[in-house]
Amino acid sequence: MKKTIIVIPTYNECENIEKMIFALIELYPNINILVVDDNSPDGTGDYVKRKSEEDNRIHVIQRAGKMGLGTAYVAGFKYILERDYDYVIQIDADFSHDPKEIANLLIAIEENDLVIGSRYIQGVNVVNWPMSRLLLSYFASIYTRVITGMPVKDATGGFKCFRREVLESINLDKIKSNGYSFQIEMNFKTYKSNFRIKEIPIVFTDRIEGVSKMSKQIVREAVTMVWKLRFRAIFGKL
Ligand SMILES: Nc1nc2c(ncn2[C@@H]2O[C@H](COP(=O)(O)OP(=O)(O)OP(=O)(O)O)[C@@H](O)[C@H]2O)c(=O)[nH]1
Ligand SMILES: [Mg+2]
Repeated sequence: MKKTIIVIPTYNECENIEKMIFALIELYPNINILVVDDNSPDGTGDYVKRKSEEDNRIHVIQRAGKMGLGTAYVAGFKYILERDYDYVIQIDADFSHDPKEIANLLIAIEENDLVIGSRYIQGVNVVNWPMSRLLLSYFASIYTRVITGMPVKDATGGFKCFRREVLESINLDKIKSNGYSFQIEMNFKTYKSNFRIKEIPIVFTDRIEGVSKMSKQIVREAVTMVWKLRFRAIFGKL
């Protein structure tokens, strides 16, 4: 059994994190969980800290303040690479990603190095998102594909499974992105290193509990980052 860990970045997810941890432990009792919390004012981090003292499958990194999803994942990956995990799963805390679909990521990773849970490989599999968000996300992937040449239908999706070798091959200190472009940057570096990338269909459902951390700044960052990645690749500075 390959040693697997699920990483969940959290900021103010107290309504979701208890249910998410419970669902994951029920579905995958042999898998570990790492929550990276940015000192959420709603007590998300403290709750997970208590859980981690009761159950050694649960780990938590409590950061001083809100520093963005990208750096949260980088902190999580560094923690994981100091330990002997083989597979690393990314999932959001707000049930937009269905924990049951982790089983499909784990089947597909057997033959691949990065498996992406994709909303856009069989039509559009997004539920309850306002049209504006859907169009923004859908065209963000087309924009990324056209500019970078990376053949990924869902370039900004956050539901993935990496083999540790991929994360070991990426200089995590050079990761510049923080929002959606973090997902694009990790995919692009994996693609440029000729690792095997596979997209499998998932259904993404808009969050029910809690508040979105989406912002205009996150979109702006992604728009410029895509060009930076393209030119860094051209000049061998990725
Ligand atoms: N640690 C940490 N986690 C974050 C930060 N921003 C977002 N997250 C978490 O990253 C995951 C994705 O963020 P969301 O706000 O759901 O982003 P989104 O899915 O694009 O937006 P919604 O569709 O509105 O939910 C969630 O689990 C958030 O709690 C941050 O600054 N720090
Ligand atoms: Mg969300």
